[in-house]
Amino acid sequence: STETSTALRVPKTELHIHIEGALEPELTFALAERNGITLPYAGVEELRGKYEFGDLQSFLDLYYTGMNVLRSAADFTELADGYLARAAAQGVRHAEIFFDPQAHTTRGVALETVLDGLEASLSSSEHRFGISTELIACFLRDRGSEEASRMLDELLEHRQRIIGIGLDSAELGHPPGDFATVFSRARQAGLRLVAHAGEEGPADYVWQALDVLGVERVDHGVRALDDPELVSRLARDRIPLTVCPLSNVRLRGVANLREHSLPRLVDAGVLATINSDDPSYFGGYVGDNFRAIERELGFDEAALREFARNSVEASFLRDSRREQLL
Ligand code: ES4
Ligand code: ZN
Repeated sequence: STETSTALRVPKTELHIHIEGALEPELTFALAERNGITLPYAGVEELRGKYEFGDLQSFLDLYYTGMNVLRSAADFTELADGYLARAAAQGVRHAEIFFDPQAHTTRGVALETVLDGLEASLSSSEHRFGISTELIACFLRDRGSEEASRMLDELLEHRQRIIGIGLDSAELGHPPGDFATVFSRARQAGLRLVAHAGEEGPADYVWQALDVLGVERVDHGVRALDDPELVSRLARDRIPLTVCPLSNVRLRGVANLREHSLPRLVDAGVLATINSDDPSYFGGYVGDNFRAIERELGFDEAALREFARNSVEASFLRDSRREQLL
């Protein structure tokens, strides 16, 4: 239908995509074969059949297991190339891409291997796919602040290869405030700051992300709706939320898309952006998320274009490229 093509055609900027979450089952099997790894699934369809989640942790278990097939720089290059091809087909023009360095270094894959592999793809993304890209390194909050601090030391040896840092993985019991020192050091190094908060965790974690860490964007942030004062703060200071509608449904943050808080956030004047999170696991890329909110929440073409414009505003783009996308 024409509705479908609008959602896919609108030029988009994506600000919340974990590259390891773009690992499609076909590539998982190809890389397992190449690397001599035996998977506990008969095939692609059986693996895809496991993509049924009760909460964030049940997803993370599969996510961290899946990425075990990523070993060489070439594996990371193929992963990123696959993402770029699918994103380009859905109208993406700029992407600020998360990766989880500790999820690789802790299983013996060097940070340099990860960065070399991703960069071999992303350094020519604009030329090959029309998508400008940046990398954001996320700390795994459930591994604690000391390990994060050591990871930051290592990342700072590659300071010029990333634009910023984030905070992800299991949220409950791991408040942003625990990472105050790490984020302060990153800020002093000129890195941009974002953090997942208010995905499963409470509105208080969003306050901590803002007031203790000083983040410039909040990833997810949907639980902010529980706290009217927080919603006012987000709206007043135009602090962007990177909302991931299909992710929230798949991880049971909300019963179905029709109950998603996105319309209430928009009505309250919050700068909301639409993103895919882990597109291979959650039923689609960013265009599929646009299409889903169009169909289920009734956002029209003008509203979809406004979400896309919000993402350009919320991005860390240099002004020359920003103007091209507005
Ligand atoms: C994630 Cl959906 C989500 N939440 C928190 N951490 C993550 N890492 C990858 N996907
Ligand atoms: Zn995420």
